[in-house]
Amino acid sequence: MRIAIIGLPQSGKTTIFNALTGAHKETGVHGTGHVGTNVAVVRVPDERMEFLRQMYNPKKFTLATVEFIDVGDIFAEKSAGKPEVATAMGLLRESDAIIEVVRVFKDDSVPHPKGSIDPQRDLREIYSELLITDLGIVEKRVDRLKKSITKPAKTQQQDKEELEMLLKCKDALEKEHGIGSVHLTDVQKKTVKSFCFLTQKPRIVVLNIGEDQLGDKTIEKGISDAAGVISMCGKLEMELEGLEEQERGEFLKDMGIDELSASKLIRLSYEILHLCSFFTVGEDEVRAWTISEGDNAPTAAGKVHTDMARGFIRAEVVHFDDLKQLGSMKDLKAHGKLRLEGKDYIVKDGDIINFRFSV
Ligand SMILES: Nc1nc2c(ncn2[C@@H]2O[C@H](COP(=O)(O)OP(=O)(O)OP(=O)(O)O)[C@@H](O)[C@H]2O)c(=O)[nH]1
Ligand SMILES: [Mg+2]
Repeated sequence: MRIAIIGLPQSGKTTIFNALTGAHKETGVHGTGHVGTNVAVVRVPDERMEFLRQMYNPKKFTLATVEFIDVGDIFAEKSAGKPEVATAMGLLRESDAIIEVVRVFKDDSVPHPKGSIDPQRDLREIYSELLITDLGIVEKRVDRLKKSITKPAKTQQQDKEELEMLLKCKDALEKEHGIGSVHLTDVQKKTVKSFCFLTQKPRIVVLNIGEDQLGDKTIEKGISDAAGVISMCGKLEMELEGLEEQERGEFLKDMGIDELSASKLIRLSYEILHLCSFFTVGEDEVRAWTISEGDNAPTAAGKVHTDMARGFIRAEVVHFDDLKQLGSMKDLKAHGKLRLEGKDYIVKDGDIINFRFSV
């Protein structure tokens, strides 16, 4: 899973990136117009995995991971035409979800590019950049298709259908509606996917608040056009990254923060992307895997190894909750909690699976 961080210049994107990933990228030094992509991989915290680690004491312990990308000010006017922007844009388009960082903190020493603090306005501004980017992609493709359609060719029918779909998207974008809102047939949905449109991605708003605004419930009010909203104090949480775990825990308690935003954000991302986890266990390795809700057993097997999907015979499944309750695989068997599942089995969050396969 890849999540891209965007936002207006100097809104705290890199600060939030550091807070989420424990990276130490320089903040505040670039001023407006900084482009340059920061990338970091973060392990997905999961208490269930800790339990499994204790139980199996494996040689290898592998948590699921999420990649965070701070793409810099790719929408700033000054950035236009820079080669780094094209790279950053590519990464943004390949992302599964977008975090929009919006400045709420007050600090006279950090000038706001718009001159005042106004989260709603900034969000509209960011969204219009997403709309414009998508519109640019649509228009380019529409022009090409219009040209190719005038020449008779084998693919003409397909081109006509694509053009029809894109004109629908264009119409929506011009009315400032995201492509996610366009009604499409199943075939069109497949075609549209390949364009990686930005307004089709789930968006999470991160309100970057100051320390003095912690606990202010009114801040999130009126921010509703996203899949989720989180407020966090980027600067504070970035500094907390440097503390020992115990020290950090105490500090958080003192500040009235119940959980670091990184965990909250990852959980929210799983929710909005409809992802879940299953586990494979053994003395060699205990490992968490990420799949989509509704994936069947062979699809899950394919995450582990393509051979396992190809030669899938059956899945031996227990649920983590049962293992935790009964304490051992032996007891699970005795209580009839070990199930043999076939190709149609829909994997559930927290399943522990051993795949049987032959190739
Ligand atoms: N007071 C205060 N300052 C903050 C906070 N978050 C970020 N800043 C400051 O705001 C400035 C910009 O932060 P960055 O994280 O570099 O912002 P950015 O969006 O990455 O900036 P560009 O990449 O240049 O657009 C820095 O001086 C930060 O220290 C905060 O919560 N409170
Ligand atoms: Mg930055």
